[in-house]
Amino acid sequence: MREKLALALDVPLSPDKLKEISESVGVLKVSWPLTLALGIDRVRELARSANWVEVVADLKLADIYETMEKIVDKFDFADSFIAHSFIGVEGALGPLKEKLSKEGKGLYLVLSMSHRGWDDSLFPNLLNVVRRVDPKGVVVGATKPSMVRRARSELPGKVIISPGVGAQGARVGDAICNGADVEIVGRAIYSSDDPVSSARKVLDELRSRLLECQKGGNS
Ligand code: OMP
Repeated sequence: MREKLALALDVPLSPDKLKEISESVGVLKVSWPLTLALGIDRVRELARSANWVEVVADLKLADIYETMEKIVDKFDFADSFIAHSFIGVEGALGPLKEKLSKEGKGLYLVLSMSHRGWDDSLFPNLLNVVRRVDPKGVVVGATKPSMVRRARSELPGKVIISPGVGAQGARVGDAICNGADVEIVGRAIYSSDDPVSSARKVLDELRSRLLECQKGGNS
């Protein structure tokens, strides 16, 4: 079950704490704020601090291919990367997907963000880009279960990773009960007084919520 939860590590935590957290939360998502705080070598150490199911570099890549390539090469320890889909295919996501595939790495494209200001009228165009690029998966906010359902029905074979659980208001299980594969939790774990026990609680909550929604449908 730990593979269904990702820690959004946007601030540093000690390698010892991360090792304990990884027993409940299997995926590690590292980011620009973490990298700017610690430097790339210490982020690499954190990525190697535990037996993570996957290390996702959330760099929200959004540039021409030649620039994204230089960034991606620095994050040699990452298993997968998040990029924006609005940048398009030729000269950007097409060659990026090709490079990552050759290296055995995954690509997630942002399809629907979790915050209120995101404009979901973009969805059909972004979906078109996703279909052309054929990434490992997409990012869809857990705060909008209807968008998770829409993404799931349009992209049955893609991994859906879903941020917005806890601090942004989505309940644990909201996204997975509506078709997502992984829920991403940041502040609800790393800002709590005891991140290790908070991670355990999130996993327990997910277990019981999944039992509930498997019995009674979504919601
Ligand atoms: P918390 O709100 O602290 O749980 O963290 C959420 C994490 O998911 C942060 O690292 C955000 O940058 C990231 N995120 C969103 O919150 N919303 C999105 O739509 C997309 C992402 C993301 O791509 O991970």
